[in-house]
Amino acid sequence: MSIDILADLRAAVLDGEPAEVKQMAQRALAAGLAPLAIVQEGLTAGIREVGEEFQKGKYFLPDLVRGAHSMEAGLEVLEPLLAGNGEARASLGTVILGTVHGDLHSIGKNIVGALLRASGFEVEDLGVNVPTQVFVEKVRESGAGFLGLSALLTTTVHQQEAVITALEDGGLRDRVRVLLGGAPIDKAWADRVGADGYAPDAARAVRVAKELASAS
Ligand code: B1M
Repeated sequence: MSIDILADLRAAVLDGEPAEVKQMAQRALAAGLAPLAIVQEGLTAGIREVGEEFQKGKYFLPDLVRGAHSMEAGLEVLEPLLAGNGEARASLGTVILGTVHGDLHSIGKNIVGALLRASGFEVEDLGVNVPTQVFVEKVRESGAGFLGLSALLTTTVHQQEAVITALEDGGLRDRVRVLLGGAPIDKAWADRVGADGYAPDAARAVRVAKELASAS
């Protein structure tokens, strides 16, 4: 039964039906599924299928946009529930988060931000298409301990390296732990450009950020 709901949810994202996705996300919750599982196995799996259809040339840009709107409709229901039980606890530190310059993909970054918040970090989300200098200035003025850079395009991943270089040039590199993520990158890339951490998904982003927090 719950497997059927997730399959229906994936299909509704694939079909680009926001209202249906919202309804199914609510149904999945009512059936007792965990919000993160619904995000990962329902919404995320669905939007990845949209990406595959786009890559095959079977879907076009409007289909990509409809898929994204459907995913966002589901996240409207689920994201507040990722925040856990709201118990007061000490902050693990502040994460400045953003998608790099030239890149408009926000969904994965937003999930990472929501899970970091839920896990005790304060998150300052600068949004998408963030110029390198804005990241640098934010690090300079905020005193935040972490900087998270998301990039979804092979044409924008080099902006992650540009931010790290700009931090070095500004004498700020030692002030922050830099965490990288995004579908086109891997740990080898993060190591090569001198990041402190890499995570392939939101749950692991939290794990890596916590490890970096306890090591500092
Ligand atoms: Co775009 N897009 N897109 N797109 N899009 C991809 C990325 C693509 C792979 C699709 C494809 O061809 N299969 C392809 C890139 C190819 C490449 O670079 N080689 C692509 C393209 C080509 C484009 C355009 C160029 C299309 C065009 O205009 N012709 C254009 C570029 C616009 C721009 O950015 N300048 C474009 C536009 C768009 C939309 C705006 C329509 C929309 C985004 C809407 C939005 O975000 N608000 C969109 C979408 C939806 C996608 C796909 C289908 C889905 C992305 C997504 O949300 N995934 C995507 C295909 C795909 O990813 N398979 C695709 C779900 C999300 C939960 O996963 O973002 O990977 P993800 O995030 C994960 C992890 O990566 C990780 O954790 C997240 C949660 O688990 N993670 C981090 C992410 N950031 C992290 C940061 C961290 C740690 C972990 O620490 C800081």
